[in-house]
Amino acid sequence: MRKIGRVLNAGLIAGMTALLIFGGSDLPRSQADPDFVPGEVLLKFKSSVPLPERALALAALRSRALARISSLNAYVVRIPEDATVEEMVEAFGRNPDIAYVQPNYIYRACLTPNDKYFEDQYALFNKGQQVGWVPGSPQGKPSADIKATSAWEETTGIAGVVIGIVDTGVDLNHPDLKNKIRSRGYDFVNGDTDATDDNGHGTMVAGIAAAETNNYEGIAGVAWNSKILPVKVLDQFGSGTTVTIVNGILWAVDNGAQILNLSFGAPAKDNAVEEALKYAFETKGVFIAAAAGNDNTAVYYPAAYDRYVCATAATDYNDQRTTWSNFGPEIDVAAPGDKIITTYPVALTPAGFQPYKFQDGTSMAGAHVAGLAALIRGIKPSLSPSDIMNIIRYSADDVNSSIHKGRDVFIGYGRINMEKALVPLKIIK
Ligand SMILES: [Ca+2]
Ligand SMILES: [Ca+2]
Ligand SMILES: [Ca+2]
Ligand SMILES: [Ca+2]
Repeated sequence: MRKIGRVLNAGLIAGMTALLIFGGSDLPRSQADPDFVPGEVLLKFKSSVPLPERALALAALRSRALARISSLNAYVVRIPEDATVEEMVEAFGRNPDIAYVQPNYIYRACLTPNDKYFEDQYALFNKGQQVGWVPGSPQGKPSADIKATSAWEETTGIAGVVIGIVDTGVDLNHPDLKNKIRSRGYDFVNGDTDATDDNGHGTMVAGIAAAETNNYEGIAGVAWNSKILPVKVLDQFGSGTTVTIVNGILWAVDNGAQILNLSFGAPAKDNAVEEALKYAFETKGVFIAAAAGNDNTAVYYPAAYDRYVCATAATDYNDQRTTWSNFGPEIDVAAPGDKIITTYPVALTPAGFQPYKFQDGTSMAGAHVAGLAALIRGIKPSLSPSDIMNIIRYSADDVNSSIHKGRDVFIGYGRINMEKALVPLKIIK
């Protein structure tokens, strides 16, 4: 442990004896991410203190002025390398000539996008707003969200990361998606090169993960800048076969998808699908998010393929697991999946309505995870899919710790936290 006393013994000024009282006490070093600039404090002398005495007071604590904020008569002060900001704030604070001393705090802007319905996206930023437009809709619990606004300060993603939406297709001309579509994709249901959505499900999932953001339109996506690769493997009723799904997965990863979103499931194992996922994960290095299922039963496949897939359960606007979210040891994390506003196909929207919709489901939960994975991938392209999975797991908030401490079968490691997942990646280059 470092002792401030040794630091202070360098002082030669009689007037500084008050500071020596502090000598000898051990203080913890600052831990974790700093909330202030390390190696600096900000301090202000009383106006009666002459300039030479100010210099001596700084020198006595082996510190020096880096800059002066003249209208405040305050100084930015470099402190000794072997002392912490906390130690030096306390030490300077004992000098009666100093009006105040404090850390040079770090303020982190929160990036709030201008999208029309962002206010309705409790999943991204929950301030206790009403969830849903129907009169009597419930209000959320503040902070029961995935910390999107603070995370976006770190990154909003890059266009080079492509999310494969292997689903019912995507509305390629949707006002909040059309600029995000990498190509018209492929339609394995109808055997054509136009993955237009005739169901709605894929469009809803795509918007959550990567709707165009900060465009004054619709919603914000988790990954503002990532691209969407639409792959239609489910028909207009939301059903697909082993063959359409396997073809879709293989086509997506062979055509640039680095993240896959699989928001479909069935109770039975499927060798062919598992093999396609193995190819995506091991050969192509693709991160795969999947929905656990909405039947309050065992985790469906493909989410249950533990080795390859990040199985996602659904929480609500109070950070509670939804009653219908599937559960089991395969669950990795949870994300909001209850009353999620998202994009909906224009062609399926009744006249007079906007092409957006509130939707429930672990599909909606999984899409948040896919978006987060795309952001992680954008910052650190070299990470393997299992690295990304571990980052998402270990940064999650254990929001049910009062009843199920630690990882559990309902929400896995917890509700994802974008800020906790992304901030360390930016610091560790
Ligand atoms: Ca088609
Ligand atoms: Ca938007
Ligand atoms: Ca798992
Ligand atoms: Ca837990």
